[in-house]
Amino acid sequence: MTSPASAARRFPPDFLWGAATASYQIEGAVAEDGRLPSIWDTYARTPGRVHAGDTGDVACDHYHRTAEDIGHMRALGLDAYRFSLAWPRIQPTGSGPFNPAGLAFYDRLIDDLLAAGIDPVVTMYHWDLPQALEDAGGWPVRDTALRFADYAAKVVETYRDRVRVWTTFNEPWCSAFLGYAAGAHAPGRTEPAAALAAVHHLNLAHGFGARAVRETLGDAATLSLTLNLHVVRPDDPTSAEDLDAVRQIDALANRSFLEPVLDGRYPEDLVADTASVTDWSFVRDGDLAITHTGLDVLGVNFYSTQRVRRYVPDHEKLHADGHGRTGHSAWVAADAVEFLPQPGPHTAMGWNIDPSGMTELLVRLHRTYPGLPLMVTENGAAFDDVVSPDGRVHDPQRIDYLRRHVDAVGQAMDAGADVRGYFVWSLMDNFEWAYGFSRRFGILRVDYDTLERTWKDSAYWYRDLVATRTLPDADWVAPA
Ligand code: IFM
Repeated sequence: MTSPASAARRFPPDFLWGAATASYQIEGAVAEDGRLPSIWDTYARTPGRVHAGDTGDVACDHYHRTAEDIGHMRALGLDAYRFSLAWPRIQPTGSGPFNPAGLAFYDRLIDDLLAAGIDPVVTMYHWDLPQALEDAGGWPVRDTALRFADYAAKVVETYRDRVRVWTTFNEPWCSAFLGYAAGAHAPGRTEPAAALAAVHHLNLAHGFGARAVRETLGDAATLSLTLNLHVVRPDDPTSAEDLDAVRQIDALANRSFLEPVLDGRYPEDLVADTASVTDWSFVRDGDLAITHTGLDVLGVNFYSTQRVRRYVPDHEKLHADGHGRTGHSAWVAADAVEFLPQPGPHTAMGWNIDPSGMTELLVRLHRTYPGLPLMVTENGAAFDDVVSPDGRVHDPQRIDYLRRHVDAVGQAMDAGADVRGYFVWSLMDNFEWAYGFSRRFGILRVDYDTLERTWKDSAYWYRDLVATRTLPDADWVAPA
């Protein structure tokens, strides 16, 4: 599969090229050196929750293979590595004492990255809430945000001298809606009102984390938050009803996180749309001054686009046109929106491939928030990789996906968006949440029997991109 992309697109010399991972997805060692269970340990151990009963117990064994993995990053020529800190490793019960061994693991990782000339881009929270905090109510409970404040203060203080880019949260939408409304992620609850309370407490916790960064590091830090913003299109662009469905999802999935942080408010239409579910009384006086942190850079994770229409509860009609409501609708607290199947091509996740959505999103953010620097903190694709008889993984589909999306980033920059970097998801195959190990996003293949890492062709391609700061030609071929 090939497609046109701008010839010889060059990126600025200071554009940051990196790769991303997350703690529970790669580390393993879940019971070592004082770490206690997170909600994902519990969820993965619950029969039927994760594909094939997979867990992160071993994952990529990164905990024991950091030197090898940093060696790969160095050989790739990465400028930066985006990873997350495991809260249950650093503060096993989410409150009370910190775990010196957990802190020391990231201490060494950061030192070793710096020694390799790789900038550590730290995410404080990528979904692995200490189980003890979920037992006390989880993100729907205000106290979890207060506990996060203590944890954030500790990690910023500990790594303040070596970490420049601090990201508070990765994709809080997933934590709130997949975790507490759809039940498709840990902790697996299906309580729409709790999901909306979680939205606010995640935003509040972001505010506390941002304070820790600002109070400790002032302007020396780059404060960030990573969102998986949805590019939602109307089924019928001429239909007022479908356009209103887009507005509704935009409020729920995008503006519910952007506006408290960048504008100091919740969207009025969001509050109105969800009035039958909650009165938002969990938002207390003064909270929005805490969430309203501004950002030095907004992290953007982009994979695909979505298409919606106003839900018509006419079962015969739905049957006739083959458009059932999808699993997505489970997280829509305000109902009456139908997610439609997207035309292909699709990745192995079933997600459509539509790089124009990347450009559209970055340009929209630039227009809504002029002057806000952006960073693509995740982009990549899962495909059913095969090890060829030559021992290599030839993954032209992934290369094509990456090439078209990197070009789409360039197009957004042409249109004025201030994009500062791009991180491929992921450095290596890893635990893909409810899909377990069945979906491979890495540019390095991980053999889950031997834990051996092998460069896919896409890794060589990415190395060439990083080395030249120039998008390789469409006819690029992997070295023999
Ligand atoms: O694997 C995830 C990651 O943890 C968060 N963003 C999306 C990726 C692919 O699903």
